[in-house]
Amino acid sequence: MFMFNLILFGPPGSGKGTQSDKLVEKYGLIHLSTGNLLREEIALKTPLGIEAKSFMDNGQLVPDEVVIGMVDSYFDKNKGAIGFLFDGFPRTVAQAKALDNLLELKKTEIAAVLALDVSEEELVKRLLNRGITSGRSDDINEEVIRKRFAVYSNETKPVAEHYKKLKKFQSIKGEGTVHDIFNAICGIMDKKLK
Ligand code: B4P
Repeated sequence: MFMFNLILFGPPGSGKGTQSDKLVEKYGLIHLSTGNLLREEIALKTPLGIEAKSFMDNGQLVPDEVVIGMVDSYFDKNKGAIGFLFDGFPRTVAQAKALDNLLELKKTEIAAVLALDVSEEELVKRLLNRGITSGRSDDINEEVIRKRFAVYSNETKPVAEHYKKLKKFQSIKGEGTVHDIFNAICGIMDKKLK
């Protein structure tokens, strides 16, 4: 069966979650947000959630084996999917390689990686703002937010290189209205789906 798999890439607060909700509604892809899955585990106080919380509250990444195991079981729960939208995953090269292997087993691959480009000052503003409205514990403290950017530079940016080598990587402007950014993403998606 033909599947279309998209990775939405970008630093914390770049709008991955915001755009994913709209893309999933329009294209019928299955939304796989590792951040959301981890927050569900935390809310349910599962052993995985309790372990993940300490990393997330410190602005660190949750260990690869925990995240990869979680993605693997999410795949199993969504066997008939026409495609996945990966939001916030992969965040390390090890996760990217694990994802490539999982998709190969399903006889499919990543169609495109779209990266949202946003300046650091705008990101800090958005995240502190979200901290006020959502109470998310990793968005309240500016020090934790800056730490997440450092982790992004060191551990997540190399994922971009991985997909650049495979000629699947494309950047788009992530500043402007949610609507305009969504239209820009849809323009690229529609070309790829033709
Ligand atoms: P995530 O849940 O993935 O969240 P995020 O990177 O902080 O935010 P996102 O980019 O989705 O921003 P959003 O659209 O919400 O990660 C949280 C933590 O989980 C990580 O730090 C890590 O510890 C852990 N984790 C998750 N996945 C992992 C993995 N694979 N491996 C290891 N650890 C993992 O937008 C942010 C704000 O901006 C919102 O308030 C939104 O309303 C606003 N906004 C969006 N678009 C806007 C626009 N165009 N203009 C103005 N504001 C906008």
